[in-house]
Amino acid sequence: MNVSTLFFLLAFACGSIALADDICMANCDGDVCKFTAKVNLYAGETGYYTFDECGDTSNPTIGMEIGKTYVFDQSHVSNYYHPLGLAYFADGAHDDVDELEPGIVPPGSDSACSDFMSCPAPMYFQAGEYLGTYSNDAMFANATEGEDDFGLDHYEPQFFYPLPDWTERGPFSVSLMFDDESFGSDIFYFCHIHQFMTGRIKLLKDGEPVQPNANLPAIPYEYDKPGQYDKFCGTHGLGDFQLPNKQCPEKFVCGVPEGNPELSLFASCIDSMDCHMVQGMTTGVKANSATALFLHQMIPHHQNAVNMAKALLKHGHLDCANMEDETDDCTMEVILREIINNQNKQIQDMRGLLESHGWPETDDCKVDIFVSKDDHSDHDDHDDHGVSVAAPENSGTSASTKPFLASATLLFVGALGSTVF
Ligand SMILES: [Cu+2]
Repeated sequence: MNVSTLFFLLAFACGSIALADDICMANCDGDVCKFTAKVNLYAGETGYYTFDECGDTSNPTIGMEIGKTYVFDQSHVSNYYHPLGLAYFADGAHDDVDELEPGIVPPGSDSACSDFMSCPAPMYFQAGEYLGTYSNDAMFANATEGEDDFGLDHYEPQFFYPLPDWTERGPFSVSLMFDDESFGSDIFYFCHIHQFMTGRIKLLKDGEPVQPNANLPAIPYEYDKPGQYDKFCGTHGLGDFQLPNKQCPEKFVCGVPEGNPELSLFASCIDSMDCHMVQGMTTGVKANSATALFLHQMIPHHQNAVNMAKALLKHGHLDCANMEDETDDCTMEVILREIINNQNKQIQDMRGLLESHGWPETDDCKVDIFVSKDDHSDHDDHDDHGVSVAAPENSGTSASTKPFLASATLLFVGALGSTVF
């Protein structure tokens, strides 16, 4: 069996092939087609791209007609920290695979474009100004030879600026006119900063995919699928950490006022994320290294920051139309979005360090929380601070929490928290 047959079978086994009907098409106005990019921060750990033209599907498969100009509009605030890239394989440079660049011949193509630095490549724009010198698209600049600057090196660094500065400098957009007719595969969009956010692009000729019977190359991972509880909280990975939990104190939030069900449910989300962190931050030292210990501890610590920030962004009813405004709500939203995107990037970097050192991805150790019956007898709400706490299975109040929360969650899903990306 040759390699492409194998890939074909794998693609067949792993998922259905995108039929022409499943391919999301851009909005085209004359010669320019547009995809309006957003990032749904709740769809997975880092968030996933969505496009207004494709509804709320995460990382939808999109179609691009060969020879036509497409613009990815990244003006929405959720694009902060997510500069969109284009590559011949999933995730581009994150996976050390070829991206679309002026000097890179599309794999399998017989084009000599690398001799002229005229291979298909994206062109990056800031506030309507092209940031590079290369062009293959007369729509924006006369086609060039020998130019390799397509603007990415000026575009990407600005996505690391503080959010108000990024907002002030934008809006940002990316264009692509893929013009190699001899190429017969799919390409990919991805985030230059975060890995695992890639989505497929089917190249089309007169509306039909140039690769109609396969989705190749494959995307080598599954997308996150948040459970009902994470969907409610706006978080990632908390499904197994609702209280009571043997390895967590009875509660983290004390004295939640009655008569405010929305706040109670948000406090329950906080309890769960703190339980997730406490368990994550009980680690071993198998790698015999201070750095490894730091990484194993800091990753769950960061995950907690991200979960807290996402949950408040979802449930905090912040009203900020422009991140440059210095209102209280805008100050808060800037803090939240910076935490989410920056610390998610650091989490991926820290996982990369564990991998490059050959250290285990996690080094969890199980620490049950034990408490004597005496300690348990008269705990109250205001001074237990996680010290004097009950073993959950002995706790009448906690035992009732989960069913309450489950039904309350169903009740409140959709009623609370607008869909803030
Ligand atoms: Cu990103």
